Amino acid sequence: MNIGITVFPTYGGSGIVGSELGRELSERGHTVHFISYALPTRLCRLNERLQFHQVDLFDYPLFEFPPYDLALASKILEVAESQKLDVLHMHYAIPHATAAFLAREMYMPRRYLPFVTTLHGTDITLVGSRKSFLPITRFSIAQSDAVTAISQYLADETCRTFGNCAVEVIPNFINAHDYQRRDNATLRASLAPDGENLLMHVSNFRPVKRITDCIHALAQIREQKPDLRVRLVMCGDGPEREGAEALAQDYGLSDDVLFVGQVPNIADYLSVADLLLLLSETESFGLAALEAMACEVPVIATRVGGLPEVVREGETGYLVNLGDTRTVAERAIEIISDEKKRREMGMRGRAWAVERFNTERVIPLYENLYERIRRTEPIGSGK
Ligand code: GMT
Repeated sequence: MNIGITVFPTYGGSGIVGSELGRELSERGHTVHFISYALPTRLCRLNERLQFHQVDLFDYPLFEFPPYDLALASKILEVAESQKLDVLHMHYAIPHATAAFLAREMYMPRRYLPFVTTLHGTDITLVGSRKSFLPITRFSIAQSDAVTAISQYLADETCRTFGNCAVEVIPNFINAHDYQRRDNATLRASLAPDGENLLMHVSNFRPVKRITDCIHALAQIREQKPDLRVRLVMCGDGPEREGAEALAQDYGLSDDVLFVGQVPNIADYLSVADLLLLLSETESFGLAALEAMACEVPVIATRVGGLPEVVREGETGYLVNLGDTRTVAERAIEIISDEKKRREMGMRGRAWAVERFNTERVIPLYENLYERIRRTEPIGSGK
């Protein structure tokens, strides 16, 4: 099939999922065309079956806000015609699903171009439900030929907020080969030179991630168990970094909280971690938790959103109440002080990640969906 995919290229998990999906589809013989304003960060290598089409943004003085959605719709139409796209897959409802709807309408007299919208989280919970976006989000979802959500939680939220209950759940996925624990003594020694235990956090450091709770948790560990040698590695970057650095300094923990920035291969870092902390305010899935489990890292996460669908309480990690950093510290001490327990939780996490969220299982769900909505007959054929 010829598949067009649009993602936000530079920021966030929806772009990662859309890009990895495109790569997996191309390896299965499909031709995938990414249409966006920049090359998605995870797509370093393009080839004949993995192509990129850049949206031209015209910055005319009259436009205080250049209308990206319209330029995107025009580009989608151009690519659809030139590359004979069979189906479009839009990640994040707005403005992507809206642009796909416009492109489909413009193409309609000649061909019907169906589109799938995958909902990722804040496109429903924070952005899409705001008064200024709610009507257009509801409309764009309703116009989609198929709608998927990355967790049951998000499907339920979509039904509750938009009254649209025909949403299929197709979860986030991992490539079990790319995400597996690989020993890396050099990296481990650079992060934990004195054999410290390593807690890790991975995100884009937006307010919703509550990254300062990771620092509070480390401070509580220090208070509860002063002899335990432990460091916190913060992978990623974003608006909350400065505040988190200041908090670490206030606690006198600057030497033991390492901000390593955006690292190219997150599996390398996860492979040397003893525990992942994901203490978000809301999280419709929590891709970082899945990637950690695939690398045999137990996870402590907040009991919010779709995280309970990903982290199995007491088996692959623990779920805690939002903001309860004291319990995070207790659970972290319990896991890292007991090597056998930590290893067993890690192994169970890997087994669960592979059994439930493996690309071999999830990618065919998307392929079947495309097959279901694609139209092989020309318009007017009566089919
Ligand atoms: O909804 C968002 O905040 C955007 C999105 C992103 O681009 O970071 O994040 C969501 O999508 C990820 C991939 O499907 C999920 O794993 C994240 O849980 C989800 N983030 C939130 O719900 C906060």
